[in-house]
Amino acid sequence: MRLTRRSFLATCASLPAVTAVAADAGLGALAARSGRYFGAAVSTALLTDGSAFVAPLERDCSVWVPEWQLKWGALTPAITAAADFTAMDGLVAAARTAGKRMRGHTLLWHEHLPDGIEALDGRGGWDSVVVPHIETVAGHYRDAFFEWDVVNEAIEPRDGGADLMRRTPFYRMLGPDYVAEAFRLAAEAAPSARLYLNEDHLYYDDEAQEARRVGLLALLERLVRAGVPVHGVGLQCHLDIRRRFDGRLFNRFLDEVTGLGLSVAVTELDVREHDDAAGRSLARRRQRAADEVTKVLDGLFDRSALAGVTTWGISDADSWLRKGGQGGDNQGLPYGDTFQPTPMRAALAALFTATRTRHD
Ligand code: 9MR
Repeated sequence: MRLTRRSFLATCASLPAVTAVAADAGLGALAARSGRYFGAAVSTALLTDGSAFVAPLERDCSVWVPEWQLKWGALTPAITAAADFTAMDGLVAAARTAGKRMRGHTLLWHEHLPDGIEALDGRGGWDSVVVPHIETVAGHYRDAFFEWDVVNEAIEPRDGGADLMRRTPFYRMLGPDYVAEAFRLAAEAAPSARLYLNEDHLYYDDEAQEARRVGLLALLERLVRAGVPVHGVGLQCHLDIRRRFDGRLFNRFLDEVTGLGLSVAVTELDVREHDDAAGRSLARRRQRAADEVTKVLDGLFDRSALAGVTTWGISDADSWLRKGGQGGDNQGLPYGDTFQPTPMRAALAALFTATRTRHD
């Protein structure tokens, strides 16, 4: 029998997906079939010539997102300094050369901030430092990012406020309205970007995560009702194998989010399994991480509101879950430490392939 491209792909499709990595067109191409994207967090170091990260980032990703180089404190070490865009501009140029789109992450987050921000207060602090930051950064990258995480991690019920919002420096300056103001400023400076509120700890069946879902929905309702230009919710999806998942609960939450007319994106997907790994083979651990992804994300893939998925890194070799305080040798990304595709990659390929709806 003559081997055509079609018969070759048909043969591959009948093999376990993990063995078909060389033959498939990549996760980004699979995602594009349902109008979605797949991507991963990157940093300049991963993209240097000869880096083992380059091949999977090229092959699988239609989108890159800077893991840290766009954070306020990375651009501007102190509020008295001007932003230095050199490194981030390099990343944007590399993405353009490679034909990748970029998500912008992130304009306002309570971590990785410039020195001196803690001393600022009130409307004066907001107007003199935060407004110029948003206008300068979103304006500098006006057309570079198709999606922007405008505000990151605004919800924190443990901070004790009745509105369940995190008491960040921005909250201290402006109260809860800082979120709406940030979105309005971002919309003016980057009018073609889809603007996201990005959050974590929203998927599992426990009181703490339920409080976050309640807090986030209340904030979203207020923003939408006030006509604030918020277009989507980023579900970070730092999954954790030890937690309890209830699909009905998660789906109800997703119904409420999408009922507000918002898109959703999976923005920082990875799986934490280290404490639960003892005594299990590497193969088993990787399979459990893949199963966690399928379990939590399956219902999401049925929704036309799902814009795309980005993982937080492409290979375990550079995962933040391997760094300071996160513990151990988590197996939680589409490629393992020696850049072999993991069952998680196969799980994502299967989800994109089986997707039942098209995102318009
Ligand atoms: O993974 C990121 C790490 O490399 C950076 O040092 C850190 C500070 O900029 O941010 C990490 O990414 C975080 C993301 O921006 C927001 N959600 C939680 C992520 C892990 O901490």
